[in-house]
Amino acid sequence: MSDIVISGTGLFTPTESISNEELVASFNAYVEIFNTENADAIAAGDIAPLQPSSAEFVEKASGIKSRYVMNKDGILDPRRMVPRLPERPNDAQSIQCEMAVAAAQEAMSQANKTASDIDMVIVAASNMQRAYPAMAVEIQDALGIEGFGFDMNVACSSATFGIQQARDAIQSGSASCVLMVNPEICSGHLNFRDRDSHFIFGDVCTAVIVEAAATATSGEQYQIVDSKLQTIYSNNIRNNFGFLNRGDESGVGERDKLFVQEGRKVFKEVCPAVASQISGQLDKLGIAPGQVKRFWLHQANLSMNQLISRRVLGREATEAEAPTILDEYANTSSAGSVIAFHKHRADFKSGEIGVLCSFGAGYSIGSVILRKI
Ligand code: CO8
Repeated sequence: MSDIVISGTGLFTPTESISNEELVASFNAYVEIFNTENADAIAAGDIAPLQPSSAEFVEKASGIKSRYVMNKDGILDPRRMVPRLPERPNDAQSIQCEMAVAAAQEAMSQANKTASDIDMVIVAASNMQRAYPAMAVEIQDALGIEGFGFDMNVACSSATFGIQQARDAIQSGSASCVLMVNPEICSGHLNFRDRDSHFIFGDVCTAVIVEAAATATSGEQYQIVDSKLQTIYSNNIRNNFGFLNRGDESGVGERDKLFVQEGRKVFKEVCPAVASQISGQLDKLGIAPGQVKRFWLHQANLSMNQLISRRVLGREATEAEAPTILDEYANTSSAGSVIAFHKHRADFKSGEIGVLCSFGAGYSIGSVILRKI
C-alpha cells in the first residue's frame, strides 16, 4: 500500500462564546419563568417544578468551561433558547458552507494546495442544514474545486470515518487529493431547556487535506499508518428529527426531535469499547502504547478521556499525552479530535506516532494511527 498522508488541517472558530456562568444564568431564568407560569399546576402536583442548573456541576461532570456558538443572544434569551440563524436566499452562501470555506482555506494553505489540486470534497458532520443539494457540492463550488463531493454522517465519528473514506478513495484511484470538512453547528440540535444536556455542545468547523505522499509538498505531513472503524447499534444517543416527522404531527416539536442521551450509559459502554479498539489496533501494528506520543481524543467529557487513556497506557496520561480542548470548545461532535490534532502537534518530530480517535452516537468509534514523516 503506498503512503497516504494528512498534509494540512484548518479550524474555523465562531467569534461568539458562552461561559458556563452565562449559560446557567439563562437556564435558571427560564426555570424561574416556567415555575412561576405553572405555579398552580405545580402546587396541584400535576407537573413537577424544573430544577436549576449549576456552573460547578457542569465543569465537574464534564470538564467544560465554555463553548463557541454561531449565535449567542438567541440561545441566552430565556424566552427563546434557540440560536437565531436567519434563513438565507438560495443564491447566498449557506452558513455551513461559510464555516467550511474558512476552515478549508487554512487547511489548503498548510498543505500547499490550490483548488485545482483537489478533486474530491467530503462533508462529514452530525447535522446537515438541508437535505439537498449536498453541502459538499456547494462548498466545492465556493472554493472552485472540480471533481465531486458528497455528505456523510456518522455523528461524532464523522471525521475519522471521513478520513478513512478519503484514504480509500486515494488508494483505489478514484481521487488524488481530498478535502474533508466538519462544519458542526451543534447548537441547532441542542435542547437548551434540558438541564441534563444544555451545556454539552458548541459550534466549530475543522478541515483536513488527505493525499498521496507522492504528491505532498507540505512542510508537515502525517502518514496514515492505519485506520479502524467500528459501529455498534445503540439508542442511548439519539435524535429523531427527520423528513418523516411531518407524517405524524403529534411528534413535531417533541423532545426526541433534538439531541437526547443516557449520558451515564454512554460513558460506561463507550469507554471500554474505545480503549479496547485502540489497544487492539496498536497491538496488531506492533506499536507499544508507550511509543504513542499523543492521543488526540474525541472531546465529549474529560473523565471519559482520562479513563480511556488510563486503560490504554496502564497509568494516568499527562495533559501533553492526551490534550484537552473541550474546556474551551465543549463537545463539537466530529470536529473535537481534529481540533486537538490541529492545536497540539507542533512539537512532533519525524517518526513520532499519535492516535486520532473519535467516538459517539451509533455507537461509532474511529481510530487513525498517524506517524509524522
Ligand atoms: N446542573 C446541576 N445538576 C445536574 C445538572 C445540571 N446541569 N444536570 C444533571 N444534574 C444532576 C442530575 O439530576 C443528577 O442528580 P441525582 O444524582 O440527584 O439524580 C446528578 O446531577 C448527576 O447527573 P448525571 O448522572 O447525569 O451526571 P454525570 O456525572 O453522568 O454527567 C454527563 C453527565 C456529563 C452527560 C456525562 O454522563 C457524560 O459526559 N456522558 C458521556 C456523554 C457522551 O459522550 N455523549 C456523546 C454524545 S455526542 C455524539 O455522539 C454526537 C451526537 C451528535 C451531535 C449532535 C449535536 C447536538
